[in-house]
Amino acid sequence: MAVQFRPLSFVLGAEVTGVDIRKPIATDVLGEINQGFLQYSVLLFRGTPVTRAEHIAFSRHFGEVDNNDRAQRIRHPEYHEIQIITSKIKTTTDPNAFAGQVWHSDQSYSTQPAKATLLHALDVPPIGGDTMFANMYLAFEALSEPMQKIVEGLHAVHFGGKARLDNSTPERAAETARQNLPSAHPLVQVHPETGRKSLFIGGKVKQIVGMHPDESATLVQFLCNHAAQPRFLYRHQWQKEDVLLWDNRCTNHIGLGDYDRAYPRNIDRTTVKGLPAGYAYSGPVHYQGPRL
Ligand SMILES: O=C(O)CCC(=O)C(=O)O
Repeated sequence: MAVQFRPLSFVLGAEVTGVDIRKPIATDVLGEINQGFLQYSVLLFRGTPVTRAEHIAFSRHFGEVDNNDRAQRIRHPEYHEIQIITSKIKTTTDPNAFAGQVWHSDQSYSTQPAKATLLHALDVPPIGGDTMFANMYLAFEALSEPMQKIVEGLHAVHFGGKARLDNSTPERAAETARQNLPSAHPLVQVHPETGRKSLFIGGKVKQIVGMHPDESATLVQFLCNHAAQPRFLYRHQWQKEDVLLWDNRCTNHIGLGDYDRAYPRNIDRTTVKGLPAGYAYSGPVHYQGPRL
């Protein structure tokens, strides 16, 4: 049976049928999946109960899989390539309750932002806990030409990597923060495979290199609001055993915490490494808030 793609929304995402990702995949079939990945940016393999080993093996088709050495607190004890996304440790009064609840592209705060992310839903609440995606190509293309010219010349500073910080003592906190400087990236990225331009902005961007704090804040807020308009979005309503693959190089996503904590939400994640990019930012820092 040939691989087929059924679009999930007008702007982003497709459900893939005609392939069993738990089994070895022929090169031509992989080529078709990759074409779909580049075209739709988010691919859904509905109701696919992959084992952790199969999840990791499928992820490897897209590149080198991160073993989470720098996020040891949230990796699976046996399968180091798996990050555990769980509702278990969170309560609604925990300030981290809704971690992931900010528009972002994975590992944008590093100098090797992720290429792709693959989530496998083990337990999902009956209502809520969706994940939303934004098409950042369209977000860039919808800007006026003068605004495109302005943002093309700018670099944004991304703060984050909370899972990498060890806050066990004030000394460790200072040391790991020093080792995990924010990273700066061009606000406009050229996708290495499609050649299309996209906006690289999100809730982890707190300042624009070289701008005054008020200039930065106004521009960042405008761009974040712009990119989160419904016309650029797909909202994924999870079903148990869904496997979702997305391209971080041209999308943003946000996990929604709007579900009853009486129900577990457990999702396994793998992250495919991207190309080295940007630089560790050691210039003046205006942002003093928490790392997200
Ligand atoms: O839990 C979710 O829906 C999204 C998770 C997320 O933001 C991430 O893995 O980067």
